[in-house]
Amino acid sequence: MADPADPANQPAPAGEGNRPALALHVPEPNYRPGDTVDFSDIAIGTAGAQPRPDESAHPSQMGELAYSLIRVLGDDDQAHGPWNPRLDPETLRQMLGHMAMVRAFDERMFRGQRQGKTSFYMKCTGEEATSIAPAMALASDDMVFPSYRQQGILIARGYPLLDMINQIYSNKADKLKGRQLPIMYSSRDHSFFSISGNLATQTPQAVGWAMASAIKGDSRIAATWVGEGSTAEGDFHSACTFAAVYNAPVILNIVNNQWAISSFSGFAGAERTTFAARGLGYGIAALRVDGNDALACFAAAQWAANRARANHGPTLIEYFTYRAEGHSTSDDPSGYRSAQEREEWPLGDPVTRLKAHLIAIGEWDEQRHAGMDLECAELVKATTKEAEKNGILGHGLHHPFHTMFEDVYEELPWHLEEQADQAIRERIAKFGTERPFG
Ligand SMILES: Cc1ncc(C[n+]2csc(CCOP(=O)(O)OP(=O)(O)O)c2C)c(N)n1
Ligand SMILES: [Mg+2]
Repeated sequence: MADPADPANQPAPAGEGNRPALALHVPEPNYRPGDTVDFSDIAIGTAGAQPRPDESAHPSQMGELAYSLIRVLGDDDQAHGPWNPRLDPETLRQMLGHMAMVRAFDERMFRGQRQGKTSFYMKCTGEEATSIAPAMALASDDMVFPSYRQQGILIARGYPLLDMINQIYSNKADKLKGRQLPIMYSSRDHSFFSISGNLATQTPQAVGWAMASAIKGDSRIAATWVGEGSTAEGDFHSACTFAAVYNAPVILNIVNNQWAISSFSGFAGAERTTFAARGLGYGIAALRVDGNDALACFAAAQWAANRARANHGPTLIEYFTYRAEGHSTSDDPSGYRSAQEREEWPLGDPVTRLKAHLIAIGEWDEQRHAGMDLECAELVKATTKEAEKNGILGHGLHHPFHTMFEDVYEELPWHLEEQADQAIRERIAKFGTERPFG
């Protein structure tokens, strides 16, 4: 056996000997604060140019769609090509209305955080189409497993704004009793699975739910949404394996908004290939879509839903978009990316594009749009006032203290009962009452 202590058997120090020194590549974003941004190298293709395969197509026959971009809305604001979902004007206006509502809601809740009414909020500005259009393409009882940036699904499914705000304020009317971080909604009635802050956990859960639905002979499918950064988590890859192996009726949506807080998409692998291409390696049908084109988003989700419902298996969809605002209220993107990125984004803004399309086909105008924006803002404002009656952060109008011990066991075990009593006693000793603020 070779003696490892013998210098002849040890690797040459870096830069010496005949063998080249190894080197790692550490990704670095193209633009940092203050840089001039030029996105002309992003290949966006022509709207309408991408083929639409049959919904039963084998993944290997449609590989090109994992690398191009499915686009419907062209520079002329018209809908083009085989992916045009041919929605009637009323449905298009509804879609625009949901997007405007999400934007108004995000604006107000963001300000609410700055005013101290809640501890935390996350906007989805620029990404509205990636949740609203797919939600409209699914059946209302298809089960969704979102991340924290799909408030658009709840809006599209008619979840009450008041319940959303009560949850954000963690007040006494919060249906989740203050047990979840603000915006981590959950609604069984809306087939909306509890949001988890542990990234990507929702992906195997969605696949498991879809498998259970098939085992039971049900007709409901599942869909999950995950950020491009989160696809680096092992859970995402387990989800893909199970989805492919069992041909699960599930849609795996990746929202590629280019950033994962301050990490750019290169750290999740974007310099090497597309996120849609991940699907091909597992034998999963994969589509890469212009995420700022609501019609393309709808068409892709509809294709995938039809495929899953007809037992042709899972689809992975990459929505190529841009996170126009900070990651959350705790983030300041001016510290790590160029402010020009948002302005230069080659796929524009999803609300502006759908609005322009409706105007171009003679089904909308600026005046109606301004009226709609105002209506959304006023409704959100009035609902905020209503929610504030139930309490805001730190004003004590939260669920009674002892409820934190409830709802896990059918009967509270003795040790939790003891803990609850002790906690309440300590509170009374400290404040003179269990509920010092209300
Ligand atoms: C398992 C895990 N790792 C890290 C975090 C911290 N974290 C929260 S959000 C986030 C970025 C996620 O980015 P991406 O998946 O691209 O989604 P986006 O926020 O862009 O929608 C990180 C790293 C976490 N919540 N959970
Ligand atoms: Mg991201």
